[in-house]
Amino acid sequence: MFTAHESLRPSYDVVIIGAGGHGLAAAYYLARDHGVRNIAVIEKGYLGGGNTGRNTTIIRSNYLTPEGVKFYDESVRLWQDLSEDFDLNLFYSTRGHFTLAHTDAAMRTMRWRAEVNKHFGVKSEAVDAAFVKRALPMIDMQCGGHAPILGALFHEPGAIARHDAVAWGYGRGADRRGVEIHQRTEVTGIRVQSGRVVGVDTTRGAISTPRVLCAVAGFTPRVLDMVGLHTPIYVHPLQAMVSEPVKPWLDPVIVSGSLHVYVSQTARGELVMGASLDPYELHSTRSTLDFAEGLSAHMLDMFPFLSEVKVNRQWAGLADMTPDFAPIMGVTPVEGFFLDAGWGTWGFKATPVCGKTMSYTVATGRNHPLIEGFSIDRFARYQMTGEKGAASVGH
Ligand code: PYC
Repeated sequence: MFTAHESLRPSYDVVIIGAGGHGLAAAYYLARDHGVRNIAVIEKGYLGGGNTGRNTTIIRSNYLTPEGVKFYDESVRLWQDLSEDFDLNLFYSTRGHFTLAHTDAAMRTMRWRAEVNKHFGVKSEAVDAAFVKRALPMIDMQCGGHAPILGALFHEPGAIARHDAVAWGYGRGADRRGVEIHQRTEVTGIRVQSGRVVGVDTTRGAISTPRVLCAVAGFTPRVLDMVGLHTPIYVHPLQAMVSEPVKPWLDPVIVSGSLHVYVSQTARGELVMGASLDPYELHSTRSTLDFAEGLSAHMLDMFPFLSEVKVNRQWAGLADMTPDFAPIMGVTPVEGFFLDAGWGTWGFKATPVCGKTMSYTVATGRNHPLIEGFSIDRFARYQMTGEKGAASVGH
């Protein structure tokens, strides 16, 4: 699907660090919409091998803050045309999305989210327990007696997609427009002179460039050290697992904040499941039995009839968390150095809108209006974009 380039050129107009969905999407839109084609995407591992291939593929825009709702709503719009844009089936599948509420406090947050969503034209509704039971007759409404379901936030546009195809689609589209993708190439340093980026050192040679976009998820603090920038990002592993294929029985995406479970069923019949962040900072993608046991127990609280279903695979990604659970995007104090980071547990669904907004920001040198609430200087101004209440993942 991609051209293999034997060597790096001595210079590029833009260097993008990270060939995950975000980096490739930025390259794709820079080439397609802004006419910038002399771009190298540098990837230490392989294309889509980081969080793009390690998530649970949930797409939604039912956020809590106005900044978040508008941003993810644009992403959902872009998602819907991507298969056609790429001429590649991403298996984008609109399923509806339930965030279950098991307490009065959770119900209040669901109502709050529903009102913010509706204000911005996003289809979300706070629904009662009877609605949940009608839509999901197979669920144990008492959840094994631990956490009775009081209601939910129902978000009709909630969807899933095939995650690695997203990286392939953006990668192939960028490649066809002249972007060079260099896998197995590690960035070892970023050269800055008089406060502006002038080049990048890699394991395959040095490159000069006036613009660098960092889109490396859990590796962000390491890359930021190279330019002397510091953010409040801290990294936790986020694990997930997938079952053997079973007969289709689950259409919507289900999230339970109290039981720390989210689950959907793929077109192949597998149940894709996740739970909380690992409760410690760690830079590792190992899987643990503790996680698989805890998640299975909570899955069985909701769906006891799954007790004989086998787990096929388990994996982990690296979640770069911020104090307010909103990303850090845009220009930085280092001229020519742009950041797409702090995605925590929701980077996949943002892939298209990140590509759109970061390509604009890199091309113009100005933050795209949709990312103004996510700028790096908000921490110094104590102006958080508090998004924790929209998390599907326990923290
Ligand atoms: O934000 O929808 C979400 C999500 C699900 C799993 C991880 N994040």
